[in-house]
Formats: sequence, C-alpha cells, structure tokens
Amino acid sequence: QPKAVLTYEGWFSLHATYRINFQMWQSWTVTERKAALLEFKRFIADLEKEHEAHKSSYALYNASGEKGDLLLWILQPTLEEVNAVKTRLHKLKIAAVLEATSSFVSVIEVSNYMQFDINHPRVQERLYPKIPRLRYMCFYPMSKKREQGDNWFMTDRAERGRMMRSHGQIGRKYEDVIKEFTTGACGLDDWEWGITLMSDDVVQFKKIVYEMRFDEVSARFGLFGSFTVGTLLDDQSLTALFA
Ligand code: 76R
Repeated sequence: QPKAVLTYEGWFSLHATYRINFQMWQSWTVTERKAALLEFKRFIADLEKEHEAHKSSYALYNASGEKGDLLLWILQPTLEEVNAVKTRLHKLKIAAVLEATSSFVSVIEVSNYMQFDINHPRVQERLYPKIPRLRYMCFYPMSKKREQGDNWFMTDRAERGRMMRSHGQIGRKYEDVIKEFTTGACGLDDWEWGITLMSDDVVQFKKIVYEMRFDEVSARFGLFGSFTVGTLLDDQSLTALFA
C-alpha cells in the first residue's frame, strides 16, 4: 500500500535572496551609508546572539550570478518568528536598497524511512541545527514526480525505503565535506522540499548533485528548481561588499 511516511518537523525556515541596488546605495551620503550598515550589522548581531544561544539559527551569504547579491537563511522555532525577522529586515534603512529576488518558506524535516529514534542527538541536531559557518552555501528547491509510470507518491512504501537507503548511502560518502539540510515545503511553498548544502569546497556541491543524478530517487523522480550558490559573508566581507 502506498502510504505517507512519518515526518518530524523542526525549526521553520525562510530562504531569501536580495539584489542590492548599488546605484542607489552610492547616491546616499557617507553618513547615511554608515548608519544603515551599522543598523544592518546590529540586526545580524542579534541573529548571531540567538544562534550562539541555540534558540534559532541563520546564515548570510553573498549570492553568485545574477539571482541576487544576498542569500539569507533564517531558522526560527515558529512561522511567526520567521515573519518577525523578515519584517524587521524590511524596516531597516538598508532595505531601501534591497529588492527581494526569491523566497522559499519551509520547515526542517526528517523523514522516518530509516525508523530513526526521534530522541537521538543526531536527529535533534538535524531538527534544530546550528548552521555551520562554512565558506560556501548551495540552495535549491525540488519535488518528486507524479507522472504515469514514475509517481513517487504512488510507489510502494518498501520500494521507497529501498531507494532512500541507496540515496542515504551516497549522501553519507560526503559526510566529511558537506553538511546537508532538508526542509519540507508541502503546503507551504511552490516545491515539495528545499535542499541546503554547506561546504568549505564549492566543487563538492557539483560532485554530490552529479553523483545523485545517477541514483534512482533523483534519476527517476527528482524535479529541480533554481539553484543558488554563494560565499560566506562575515563582518569583514560584508563591510567590503558595501564599501
Ligand atoms: O539512510 C539514510 O540515513 C537516509 C537519510 C536521508 C533521508 C531520509 C537522507 C540522507 N536524505 C533523506 C531525505 Mn537526502 N538529499 C537530497 C538531495 O540533488 C539531488 O539529487 C537531491 C537533493 C541531496 C543533495 C541530499 C543529500 N533527501 C531526503 C529527501 C526527502 C525524501 C522524501 O521524504 O521522499 C529529499 C528530497 C532529499 C534530497 N541526503 C542524505 C543527502 C545527504 C548528504 C545525506 C546523508 C546525510 C546524513 O545522513 O547525515
């Protein structure tokens, strides 16, 4: 019988990209720019404080290509808190030069194909992650096919379990070089899942995604949205970006 697998949900999530209007930014006085950047950094420092206390988490990256300049990932215990962080950002002075270019709302998800023990520290770590500060981040939304012949959701539970095991085996080969986070977005956004990858070696994103394309779950059932990759923004590189 095809049956939904039990899922565990953790923190709520927002992935967003923003384009910086540097023309407008440069038309501001030095004093205005200083104040706006300082206020933005205070906003980030508050996120950092909560991240350190493990009450929530976040990541800020410099998006590559023309999909935007900032790639922001927010994790909060509730959707209300995710909204509050977004609203606070919108009310900052710097928001006048930011244009949102993409957004993805989801919730951290651990599915129970492997019959995990929910109380195991490794599962808790996945549900409420302290996002690592690795040099590169990659984000993309995806769904699974519902087509004649290849319909993930009509596939027998045991069969899906078998394919997910193979998927996990490939994933675990990258354990030392990639941190992966799965968020679920059924009923929340336009795709079924969000995949977030972090690494100190950007080429590993290409390796894992390529290798998984040959694995049955991705090869037969994977449908992919837009990929965004970016480089870590720390205090210094953020100052440089707005200099
Ligand atoms: O055996 C196991 O431990 C499996 C654990 C596991 C699950 C349940 C797991 C492991 N994933 C699971 C679920 Mn995954 N994952 C992706 C992508 O680009 C692509 O082709 C696919 C995008 C990557 C890169 C990736 C990486 N995974 C899921 C689901 C939900 C499926 C469902 O419920 O139907 C999706 C959409 C998905 C997609 N996966 C891992 C990884 C990595 C690196 C691992 C090992 C990580 C670890 O065990 O800590």
